[in-house]
Order: sequence, then structure tokens, then C-alpha cells
Amino acid sequence: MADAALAKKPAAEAEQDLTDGFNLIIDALKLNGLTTIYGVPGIPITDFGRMAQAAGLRVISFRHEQNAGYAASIAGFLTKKPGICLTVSAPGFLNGLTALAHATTNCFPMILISGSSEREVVDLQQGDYEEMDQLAVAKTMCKAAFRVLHAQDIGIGIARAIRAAVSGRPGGVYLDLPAKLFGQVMDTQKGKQSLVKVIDAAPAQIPSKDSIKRALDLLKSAKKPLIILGKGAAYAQADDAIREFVEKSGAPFLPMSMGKGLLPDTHPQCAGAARSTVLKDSDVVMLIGARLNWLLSHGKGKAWGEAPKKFIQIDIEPKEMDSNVEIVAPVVGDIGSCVSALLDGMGAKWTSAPADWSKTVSTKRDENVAKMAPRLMNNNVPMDYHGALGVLRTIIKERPDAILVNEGANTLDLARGIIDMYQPRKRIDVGTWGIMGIGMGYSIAAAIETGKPVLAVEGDSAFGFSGMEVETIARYKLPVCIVIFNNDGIYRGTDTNSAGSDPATTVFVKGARYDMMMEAFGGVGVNVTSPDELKRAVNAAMDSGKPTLINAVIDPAAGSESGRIGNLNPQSALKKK
Ligand code: ADP
Ligand code: TPW
Ligand code: MG
Repeated sequence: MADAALAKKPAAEAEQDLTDGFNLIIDALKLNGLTTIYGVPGIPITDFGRMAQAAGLRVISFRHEQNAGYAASIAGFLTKKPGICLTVSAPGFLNGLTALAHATTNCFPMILISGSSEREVVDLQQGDYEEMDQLAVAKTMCKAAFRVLHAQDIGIGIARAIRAAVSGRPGGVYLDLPAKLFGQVMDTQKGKQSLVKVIDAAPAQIPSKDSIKRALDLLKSAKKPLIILGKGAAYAQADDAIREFVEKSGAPFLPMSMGKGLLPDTHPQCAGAARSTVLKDSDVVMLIGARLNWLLSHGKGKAWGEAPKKFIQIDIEPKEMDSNVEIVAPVVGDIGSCVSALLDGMGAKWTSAPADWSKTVSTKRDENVAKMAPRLMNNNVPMDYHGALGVLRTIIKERPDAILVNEGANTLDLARGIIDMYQPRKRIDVGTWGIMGIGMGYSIAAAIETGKPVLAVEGDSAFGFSGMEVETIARYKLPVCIVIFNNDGIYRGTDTNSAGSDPATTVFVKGARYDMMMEAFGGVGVNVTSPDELKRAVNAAMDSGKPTLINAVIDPAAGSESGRIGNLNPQSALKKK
């Protein structure tokens, strides 16, 4: 509003007619159903947090932006709406940036909103408080990056950010808001009109008829079909259609880590415990929302065996096709639309996958499961991974709607294999990068977004990356039970440094009591040394819903270097043994 017009009105009346950048951002988020913000306050966003809270948004205040960012990223995965992370400028922004890159890499929709210094000062590099050209830095690490300079563009800026985050292949978006924007005023009515409610933010992408026919013809021709369900399939929230399609196909299915539970791991077609057999021996492989990246050995080499294979791939991102090997039947579209079209195309007379192949796979699976069973029942002290995980496996079976957060090396790989999942989007973990540090951010967001109890199974090293958020969990009284597999270190707690008095690089303080960290903030801390004790402590935590941290003492010699991916670890040929 022009200053001259304002001057004519009495002050009180003039104020009533005005809104400002703070309010417009809040209104724009609310209008688009984005009602939870994860962040850390400070200049220039402190008042924004207060005002957002007063306006009924949920503002979850963290101890470190990286954890707030991871929380926002997994909120995006769990809800299909962009998770919002709010940070201060330069260092706060940089702390949030890891999570933004992580969201983009994992195809999770997220918006990082950071306050920033004024353009005039930044561009002349005059040394403002926390000065940095944040937009330029962010651009290389996310799907899209925008800056809003004028209050009247806030509505459009937020609309663009939402659309960029959730449409097509989801990813991270950066929104740069210079400090001055927050205080800019404009006429309330005009402000309201400038806001945009995004219509159909992630439009259905319908696959072509030809691509569906090609895929079904190939699937039908298979003697040894395999369906791989990735976290894109979990994200798509097309659970019923996916289940119907997999069952109708009769093919064995292999869930990727965060695809577990789309169909229960105990489903007769699940090939989770026969992974090497199905990768090696299958002849037609259908990928649904899973990339042929390192996690699937790039679709070639030893893990995939000698037998020739043909791939069908369903993905929303056309550029994903042929990324590592030839995709004979690419199906480009959103998974919900693609799977529905496949189901329609199968008709009533689809013949199930060959019985001999299904039998081979289920026999192998049952053998492997039977081999593992006694190890999971051991009550050894000190505990090994299997004894401890056997207990947690039963607890998730009894509480299938709990969310399992998981990070570490041995703690991750063994938990992934041992703990069966029964429902979609209940297992969230280190993702595409195998990143440590997602634990507490994910736990917090999972509790807040779903209202379900959370069980976080954490290596002692992994936990350390986000451990201070135990205070956040206690402060918001979240139903989170953290179990730390404390083996005194990274992979093992037994390394020694032969050259001097410093500890080896992979070991931590022996006998550390992480449980006392939760007690420090008024939560429940428990130290356990046997599977029986672990079981009692976790069940008590899940029943009470009280923030709990269980220090589970694991034999320091039980783990192996780099867990299951030791083969990726280069070793010096000159290393002294
Ligand atoms: P995983 O790690 O479980 O194997 P990835 O993260 O490698 O899974 O792959 C997920 C894939 O899912 C990505 O290629 C992404 O483009 C795709 N995707 C995500 N959401 C959808 C959707 N709604 N429809 C189709 N594909 C999707
Ligand atoms: C951001 C490298 C991979 S796994 C791991 C590290 C440090 C910790 C393993 O020890 P933990 O588990 O958690 O105690 P366990 O049961 O085997 O003892 N920095 C980042 N990400 C990764 N992946 C690393 C370092 C790493
Ligand atoms: Mg450890």
C-alpha cells in the first residue's frame, strides 16, 4: 500500500488493513495444507516461528538443522506432501543442506526455507552477518531453487516450491527468503489474493498403452519372473493395487529396504530370504519404483549371475530408463496409474508365474529362514546381534503399526534382514546414500506425522550423529523408543592402535551408558545386557509411549567391518597386518 494512502488513515485502522511477509508465508503454507515446520530459530526467522505457532502451525524446534532437515525429508516420504525445514542463514542453511541433498537423492519431496542476507550486501560481498550466496550454493544440490524478493510474490514462490517438490520425480527444493521480505507490508486483501492454492500438485502421469502391453507380454513370457519393490512404490501410496498386481502375477517379489511391508515379509511370494537366488536365476525382472543403482549391483555382474535377463521398469522419471543396463520394457508414469493399467491389461485370464520357479524360490527361502531361526532365539550374554534382533523381530510382529527407524552398519544390515515388516511405509532407514545421522530426525517426524509409536534401532556410532535430539524427543514427549546397539564402536569395539596411546579410530569409550542421556532430560533410560531384559524394556516403552532410550550392550567382537558391504571398502595393499 502506498505510504500516502496510509498517512490519511488513523494508525489503528491502517494496521488492520495491512499484512506482512511473515503472515503471508504462514497463510500460504496453511492454504496448501502444510501445517508442520521442522527447524531451528534465529535471525531472521525467530519471529516467524513464534507467529507460525500462534497461527496454529506445528513448529518443531530442533537442536541442529541437519536433524530438522532429515525430519522434513521423511515427512515428505510418509505423507506425499513436501516436508518443510526452516533455518537461519549461512551456517543454518548449510546444516540443512545435507538433508536437502539427501531428500533429492532419495526422491523425497521437501522444501528447505532459509532466511538470508540482503542481495545488495551479498552481491557486493560486503560482509553481512552470516552472509552467503545461498541460492547459488543450493542450486547444485536440489531439484529446484527459488528466491522471493517481494511480499506480493510469496504466494507464487511457495506454489512453485510445492509443485517442484512433489510433481514428477519428487525431490528437494530450496526457497531463499531475504530478511527484509519478512517485514515488507502490503494491503491485506491484495495479499490474500496473491496467495496460490496449488491445484493437483502431482498430476497423474498415465503410461502409454504400448508400454503396458510390452511390459505384460514380457512378463507373460517369463519362466522365472521377479518383481522388485522399491521405496518409490512405498511412496506412491498405491498399496492395494500393488498388492493385487503382485498376487495376480504370482511372481516372487523382493522388497528393497524401505519397500518392505508393501506386502508382508511373511507373504508366500516374498523372496526376501532368497535374495541371491532370485537375483541370479530370474529371467525377467520388473522394477517398481526402484533404481538399478549400487543397492542392486547396477543390474549386472556377479550378483546377477550368468543367465540373461530382461528388465521391465516402472518409474515416473523417463531418464531413469537404461541408466545401467538396457530396459527392454520401460513403463513411464506414476506407479498408481501404471499398476492400475497393468491390472486392467492382465484381464481375468492371467496365468500365474510358473509353479516350479515359485517352488524353487520358496524352498530356498524356507531353508534360509529355518537356518537363521535358532540364532534368533539365543539368550546369550553378552548379547550378539541375532539374539537382540530376535526379540525386536517379535515385538514388531506384535505391533505391526509401529514405525521402525534403522541406521548403523551391522545394526542396519542385520535388522533389515531379520525384522519382518507387515505394513507399508513402516520401515525408514539410511536410504540411497547409506547415510548415518537420520535416526532422531526420522524418529521425531515419524511420531509427529503418523501418531504411531516409533522404535529406533541404532548403532552406537549412527546414534551419535543426531543424539542431541534426545532432548527434542523428551521436550515434545514423543512416543519414541530408541534402542542403541552398543558394541563400543563403529563395526566392532575391538580395534586397537598399535602405534601410540590414542584410541583406534573405530572405537568409542568402553561401557558407555547412553541410557543416561535420556534420563538427563526426564525421559526413561534403561541399561540391558540380555535379550530377555531388552524385550521387557522395549515392551514397557511401547506400552507407556514415554520417550525411552535403551542401552543394549552388544558383544564388541560380534560385528564385521562395514556390515554387509565390506566388499565396497578399498583396502591398502601395503597395510601392515
Ligand atoms: P530403492 O532405494 O528402494 O531401490 P530408489 O530410491 O532407488 O528405491 O528408487 C525410487 C524410484 O521411484 C525413483 O527412480 C523415483 O523416480 C521413483 N518414483 C518415486 N515416486 C514415484 C511415483 N509416484 N511413481 C513412479 N515412480 C516413482
Ligand atoms: C554421514 C560411514 C557407515 S556405517 C558407520 C559409519 C560411520 C557407523 C557404523 O557403526 P554403528 O553400527 O552405527 O555403531 P555397528 O552395529 O556396525 O557397530 N558418515 C556418514 N555416513 C556414513 N555412512 C559414514 C559416515 C559409516
Ligand atoms: Mg557400533
